[in-house]
Order: sequence, then structure tokens, then C-alpha cells
Amino acid sequence: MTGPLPPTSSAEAGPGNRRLREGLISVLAPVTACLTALVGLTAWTTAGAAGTPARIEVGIGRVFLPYADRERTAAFFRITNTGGSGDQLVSVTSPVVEAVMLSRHTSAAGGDSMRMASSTEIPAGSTLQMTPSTLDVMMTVKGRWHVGDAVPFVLHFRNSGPVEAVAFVVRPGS
Ligand SMILES: [Cu+2]
Repeated sequence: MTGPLPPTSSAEAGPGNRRLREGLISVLAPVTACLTALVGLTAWTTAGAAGTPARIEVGIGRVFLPYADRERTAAFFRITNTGGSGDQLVSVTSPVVEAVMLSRHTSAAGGDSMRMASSTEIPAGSTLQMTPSTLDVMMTVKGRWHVGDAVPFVLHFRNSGPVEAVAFVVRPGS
């Protein structure tokens, strides 16, 4: 696309232009549907959800490829609670990793520190995005991973129970 679309009423609006327009509309339609869904979600969470149970969704996660000969690494998930009650992430498991723990990172004047967290709150209507500098899932990797591998996880919530998720192996920092 290099310029505005010609007006449809123009004498030049032949079949070619119509095809172009229809192509554009078919691209725009999913975007519009997506925005409509988002607006619907927001309205629903703020209006009708109060008092309803927690409703947890876990997005596709990322897990860092372990450095060279190291086995420890971290995974990151985005967790959304569209319900009307809070929930807590209490543990994370996977058949292909060991020693999984939630860890909370803080940085202060003396440097960065990390401590284990036994659980983390997911308040009603909130989204938790894990990052290397806030909260992540630390683990020991069994076997060898490659960038792009899909690693299965189960996130366990106090009220919602187990929720399956997948994380793709990415280069650290990406
Ligand atoms: Cu960590």
C-alpha cells in the first residue's frame, strides 16, 4: 500500500479496486473482532463479575534456554483472573524439570536479591506478568533443550486447581 484508496464512486473503481478493498476488509475484520472482544471483556470484569469465582487463564509462557553447562533456568507466564474472586498460584510442576519454585526478585541499593515465594496472589480482575526482575518460576532442567522447544507445565491454583500451560524455549533476554 502506497496511498489512500480511490473513492468507490470514481469511474476508475473497477473490479480490481473492489478486489483490493475486499482484501483489506478481510484483514481488518479479525482485528476489529479482537478489539470488540477486548472491550467486552473489560466491561464484563468491571461490571458483572463481582462475587463470582476466580476465572484463571494462563498465556503461552517463555522459558530461557539454560546457559552453556548450567541446568538452572527460569520460566515466565502471564496469568489473568477475569473472575470476581482472587486466587493464588501455589506451585508449578512439569514432567521435564526438577526443583521448581516460585521466586521473587527485588533490586535494592545493595544489588539484586531473590527469595523463594510459597505462593503469589492473583486478585480478581488482574493480570500478573512474570518477568526476570519481579516474579518467575525457577527450575532445574533435565536433558537438553533447544530454542523453540515446547515445555509442558501445570500451574496449580488454590481455588481454580491445576491449569495446563506450555512455555517455549527462548534465548535468555529475549
Ligand atoms: Cu528467579
